[in-house]
Amino acid sequence: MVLYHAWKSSASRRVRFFLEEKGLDYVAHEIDLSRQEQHQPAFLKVNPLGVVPALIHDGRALHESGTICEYLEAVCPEPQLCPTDPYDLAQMRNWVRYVDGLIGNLIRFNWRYTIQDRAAKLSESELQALLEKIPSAERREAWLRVARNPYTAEELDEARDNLVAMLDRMEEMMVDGWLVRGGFSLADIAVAPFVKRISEEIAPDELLQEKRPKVTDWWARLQSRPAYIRARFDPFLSVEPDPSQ
Ligand SMILES: N[C@@H](CCC(=O)N[C@@H](CS)C(=O)NCC(=O)O)C(=O)O
Repeated sequence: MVLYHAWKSSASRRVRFFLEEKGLDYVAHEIDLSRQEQHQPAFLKVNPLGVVPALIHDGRALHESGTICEYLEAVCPEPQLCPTDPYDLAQMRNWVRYVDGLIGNLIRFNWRYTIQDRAAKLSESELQALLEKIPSAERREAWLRVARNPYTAEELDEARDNLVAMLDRMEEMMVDGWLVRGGFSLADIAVAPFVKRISEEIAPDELLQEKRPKVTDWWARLQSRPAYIRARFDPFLSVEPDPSQ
């Protein structure tokens, strides 16, 4: 198994966490997002969407972190990380889908550390050449923003609100300490990279026992899992964001 990933990518973190929970061996191949390795022809053959992660198993490539995890569940059912009850499984999938829909909010914070510095130094012609390689219009826009017109304080506030709303939804839907009935699952793994960023920078004051006791307790239990530790959710804050922000 080969995983194409980036250490600070939330979708990559999801798959690393899942692989570690399964106890599966894999070869990790790092993709440098700031150098646009994800848009190079060699990588586009692995994932035509030009994003990480991607997995190669038995010579076949797969992309989309949620899909990769469900595939891994199917080929390696133990330990079980997806519910078998159809309703609970549907709930789990809705969590994954919901979190996937929030990625744009996380990008506003994360790219200040991973992509902005390099993107801002590009000349006009270099930037145009770069944009032409990006498969999705949404990501072209995000690259253009960080290169030339970084997200404003208002836009960061708006993104923060959307991410804090996710904590509210978690607090409300928690069942017996986990997001989906039946125990720890892919739903918990899927939100973990987002909660990590909220806790370290985006809105740490929203993760207090007195504000959200269930989520706070969940977060402490999740971080103590050996697989979480092995998956290496290293802090973003070892690198300063661009001072022009
Ligand atoms: N829905 C996708 C999202 C993948 C994604 O957005 N990956 C980001 C890192 S978290 C990426 O590759 N960004 C680089 C870029 O867009 O240029 C998944 O879950 O796999």
